[in-house]
Amino acid sequence: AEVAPGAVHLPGWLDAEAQRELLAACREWAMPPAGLRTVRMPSGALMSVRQVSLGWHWYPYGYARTVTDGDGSPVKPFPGWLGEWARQAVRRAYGEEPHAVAYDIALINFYDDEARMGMHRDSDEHCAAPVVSFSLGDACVFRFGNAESRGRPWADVRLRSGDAFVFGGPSRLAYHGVPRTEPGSGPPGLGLRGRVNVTVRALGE
Ligand code: MD5
Ligand code: FE
Repeated sequence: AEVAPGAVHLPGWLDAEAQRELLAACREWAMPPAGLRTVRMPSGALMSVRQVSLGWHWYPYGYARTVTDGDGSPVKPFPGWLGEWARQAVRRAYGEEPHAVAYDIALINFYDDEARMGMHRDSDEHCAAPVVSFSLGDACVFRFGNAESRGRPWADVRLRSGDAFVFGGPSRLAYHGVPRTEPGSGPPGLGLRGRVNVTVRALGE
């Protein structure tokens, strides 16, 4: 379903087996070195999600090859299969071949019951390749805003385990956030308490 031009929600895109596979990989990626960390914003505030990066390490506001604000280790590699998963979602969302851009970043966010993500734009990448998001575990309210300001208008969309979301074209720089998760709403068979979100991105030149 197209939520706004270029913003396409693919409910139930990952089947139960793919969800288990991606979650198992996320748990491996979360291990040290270059594992889970808590991001500190320039204001000094800590983000409530915990995060791990693959390919390039995200810090506010840029990308590096080492965990500049963590243990200093080299970033774990970005796996080619995850780029293929993202390209498949882009094909389905837009009905056409993705651009030649190679996906080379994944940011993985771990939400506990209290975690939130404030309204922001993802503008640290250097190219317009669509961002692809995969959700695991508890459902959340995803707030999709506009490109002008953090405020209204916005649309609240419920993201559930297995959903993919493609943000491209005019939606690529829209404000968005996660005002809450729905604790306990995830699939019982997955074995995840909380929510995990994987975003696949291209850094570009
Ligand atoms: C999440 N993550 O559920 C969200 C979903 C993040 C982040 O926002 O930055 O890690 S990804 C939503 C997203 C990505 C890129 C563009 C847009 C939304 N958008 O234009 O709305 O943890
Ligand atoms: Fe974002």
